[in-house]
Amino acid sequence: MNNLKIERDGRVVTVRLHRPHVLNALNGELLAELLEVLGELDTAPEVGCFVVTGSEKVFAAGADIREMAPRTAVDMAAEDCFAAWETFADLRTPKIAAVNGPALGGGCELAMMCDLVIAGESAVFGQPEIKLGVIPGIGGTQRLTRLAGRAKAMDLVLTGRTMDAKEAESCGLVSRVVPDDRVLPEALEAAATIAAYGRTAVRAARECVDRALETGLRDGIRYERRVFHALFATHDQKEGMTAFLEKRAPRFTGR
Ligand code: CO8
Repeated sequence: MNNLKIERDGRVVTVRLHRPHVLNALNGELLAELLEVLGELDTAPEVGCFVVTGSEKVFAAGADIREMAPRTAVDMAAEDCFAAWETFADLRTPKIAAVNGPALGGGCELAMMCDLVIAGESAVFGQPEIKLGVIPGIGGTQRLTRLAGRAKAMDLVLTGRTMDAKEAESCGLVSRVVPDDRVLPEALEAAATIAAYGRTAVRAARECVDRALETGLRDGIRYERRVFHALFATHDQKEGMTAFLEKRAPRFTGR
């Protein structure tokens, strides 16, 4: 891996973006590596959560401008540039973004593709692509609007201004703000908690929450109920409820 550092601790896999000379700018090779590693781990029953992080100074300063700059519209369309990021978003294993410093452009979009975002007090979020003569291209206009609302999305996307962690938390982009040195420990703790639950239920929960952004209320509630019913076919449902009644800790197997 040229652009990532991967660590595994129990059921949690941490992916560290590692292109320090360009503030972790996201290039094609990094994306290919990310999909290669996480695509395989996504189906491994012994893995329960991913943590995606950068360095203590920067999460990611966006898509790699040097790589993009010379491209033509035909190049971009021919390779459907950035479409593969949706494969990352669609991984079924929960993903936690642990963000210190700037998460700009593609970096902000990457954080928004994750299921939880844990940010340090110094984290900065924004979609500054307008300053480069383009617009967000990895889901920014869509996810930011759904998460933070139209008013905030228009403000960030049209002015290119950034927002701090507190503002990002108050508008729904960030799950938790913690002191900078607590970002990774807190993300790992949350990841270990999630990874210890029944894998089938965790994946179902994640899918149902995301469904709320894609469908109307009636359909979403019916979808949730059907998924809830289906979970009664799992060993983990029997185990979880029996353990509660027997006043002991459950032993989930993911089955
Ligand atoms: N790409 C490539 N290189 C970068 C990037 C980037 N996104 N960001 C920083 N770098 C490089 C710099 O060029 C510099 O390199 P060098 O040392 O060789 O000059 C090095 O990283 C350090 O950067 P700075 O000197 O600028 O560091 P500062 O601490 O002064 O500033 C900032 C930090 C504020 C983060 C600043 O680097 C910055 O503004 N970066 C660009 C942020 C940005 O505009 N991001 C959006 C990129 S576009 C995008 O993400 C989505 C495009 C969607 C296209 C859709 C197509 C389908």
